[in-house]
Amino acid sequence: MVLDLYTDWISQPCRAVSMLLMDNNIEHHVHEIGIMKGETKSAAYKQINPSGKVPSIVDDGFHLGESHTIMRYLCESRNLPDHYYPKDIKQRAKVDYWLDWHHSNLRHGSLRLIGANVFGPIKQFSEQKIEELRKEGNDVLKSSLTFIDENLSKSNYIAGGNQLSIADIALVCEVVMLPISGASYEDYPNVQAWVKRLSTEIKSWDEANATLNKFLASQKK
Ligand SMILES: N[C@@H](CCC(=O)N[C@@H](CS)C(=O)NCC(=O)O)C(=O)O
Repeated sequence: MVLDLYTDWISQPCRAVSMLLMDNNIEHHVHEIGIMKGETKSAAYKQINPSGKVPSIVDDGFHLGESHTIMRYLCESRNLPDHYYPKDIKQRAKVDYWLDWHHSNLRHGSLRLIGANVFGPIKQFSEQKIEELRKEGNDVLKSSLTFIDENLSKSNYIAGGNQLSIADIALVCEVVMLPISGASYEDYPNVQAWVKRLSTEIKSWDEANATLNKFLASQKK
């Protein structure tokens, strides 16, 4: 049975899951769920994923949300090449470390800035709320990007080793989204080199990022 993917192409975790699916030729049906249209909160979508978030998958009747969990599940269930999520317990722990770290660091900072600079004006947040979100977002992003940059000075891949893992895919999808909220990674040379490297190694990079890139281009006009 063909796997069903519920996704919004602009979303970081959705693009990460798509890259893993596409790069490994895992057949799947794409169901677009518009976050800005409120479709994640519809009763129909909540039947698919009760948390009302994208991405989610349905694999032969098995419903699963959370991008990191989905990527781990795909690695195991489709027996993907070991470098994505190594069987070696210590190498795997390093990948898990970065996936866990992502939630309360890079993603946390990114979401605060998106809240301030993208949703703030649309949802008419107070000036005070926008300022608080912006300050926290900038502080968390600065320490997160500094930390990633230091680690990438020692290795070409975030979890070490000499090949791409799902931690690289999860994090890089967040990093390339930073300009949406006016942030940048220009001051972090190792991060820049890593993004460039992954943009050629991940075969589906252009396809998975097409909607995001279109949106970023429209913001510049
Ligand atoms: N930790 C989750 C985050 C999922 C998430 O926050 N998805 C956002 C899009 S990036 C979403 O569905 N937002 C819609 C909403 O909250 O209504 C994951 O990695 O999958």
